[in-house]
Amino acid sequence: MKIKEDITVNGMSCKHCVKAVSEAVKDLDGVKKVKVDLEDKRATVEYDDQKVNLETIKAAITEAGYTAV
Ligand SMILES: [Cu+2]
Repeated sequence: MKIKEDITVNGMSCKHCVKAVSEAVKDLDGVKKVKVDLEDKRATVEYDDQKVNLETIKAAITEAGYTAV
């Protein structure tokens, strides 16, 4: 099933951070779409829950150096 989820991401300060988060999430198998908003500290992710889950997505954000809430 396709899921759309908003994840709060702390620690982003510029457009490079936005890019880093976007790419970390986009690289995951099963992620369809990711939109990162710097002002709102939010990543909106569309993914297939058969292939990837929220924990994995959050872990990828953490690995990129940011805090996923
Ligand atoms: Cu930055």
